[in-house]
Amino acid sequence: MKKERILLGALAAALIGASLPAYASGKTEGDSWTSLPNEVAVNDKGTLTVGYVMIGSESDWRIACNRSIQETFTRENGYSLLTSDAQQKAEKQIKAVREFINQEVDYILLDPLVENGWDASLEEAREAGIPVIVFDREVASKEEDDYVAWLGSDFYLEGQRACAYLKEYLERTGYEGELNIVHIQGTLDSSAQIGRTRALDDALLENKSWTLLDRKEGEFTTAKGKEVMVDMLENYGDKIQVVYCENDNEAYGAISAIEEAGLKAGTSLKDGEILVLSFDSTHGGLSMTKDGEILVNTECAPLYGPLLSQLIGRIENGEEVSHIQYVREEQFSSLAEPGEVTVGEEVYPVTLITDELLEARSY
Ligand code: GZL
Repeated sequence: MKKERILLGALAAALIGASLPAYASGKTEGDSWTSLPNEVAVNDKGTLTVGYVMIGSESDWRIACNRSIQETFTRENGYSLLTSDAQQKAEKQIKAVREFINQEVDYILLDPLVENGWDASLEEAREAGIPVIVFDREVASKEEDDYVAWLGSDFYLEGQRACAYLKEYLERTGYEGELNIVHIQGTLDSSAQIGRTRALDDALLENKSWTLLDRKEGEFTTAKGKEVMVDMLENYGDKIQVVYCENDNEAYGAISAIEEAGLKAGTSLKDGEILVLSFDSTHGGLSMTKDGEILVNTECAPLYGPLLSQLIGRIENGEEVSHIQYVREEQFSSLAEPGEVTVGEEVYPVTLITDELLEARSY
């Protein structure tokens, strides 16, 4: 998709007070909601050096996110991008923050593998006068001055929407019996895992006929997702009715294991098909959703590059930026109904995934 380019100055005027109606879901005052733009803010005031503390390349989602940043922070757009790949190791991320401080970068972009352990290195960056923008996942302390801004997904809301869809599906298909669920978690202590797991735990408490047979970490990867699902199928076989995967790559692995066990992932519980719920809505995940192998796919937006460049533009211009900014996300299914789900007081649409829609998506 062509990325439009706008100069930082013009952008600042456009973005001040870009207020959007906030979703409810209990967000605190001052949080704002936005959609991820594709306009890149070009820096025309001398090259800015940006240090990107990457998690790795564990999933399709991560590859799309990394690419978005690499395509945004180019020399042509007025940036010099330094990246460090932590290969899913938290200690390598902390080391990278310190290396970028020593290199005296102008900005640090941090996607934290896990929420804890960031206080010291963030304080060192602050003392060095280097603004840190945290995005996607969260760091545990939301101290106002630990970092200049956080933008990312509401992972708990993503999980609530997925569980609300499952509940709606059961009601509409008239299913009232016991429901046996297995859960493949993402990287433990990552905010994506924390939020999506918390939503399932709430749903298990609320729906007394839902039973959690097993829960294991799938590390957000296809290989681990398959390994875990093979183990679960050996222990529970066709007792399993629902698989709650915390991202598409785990779903790919789980569905491969289901098929190799002679079972079927689908959308018809009453016909003995296993319902797979997934997150990310990457191209591969939506393709399997369109084919009915994934019942519902709850989007997690990865294309942060342009919005991060816009945030830097506002900071460079001395503008205020929201300290906490959530990105709006969609939900997809191959079923026409349910066409919406309710979480709290809010109604969220469910989009019917089609060939045209899949073709039009940029990742
Ligand atoms: C969520 C992101 C997660 C994705 C996974 O924002 O951090 O990490 O859901 C990715 O695909 O590996």
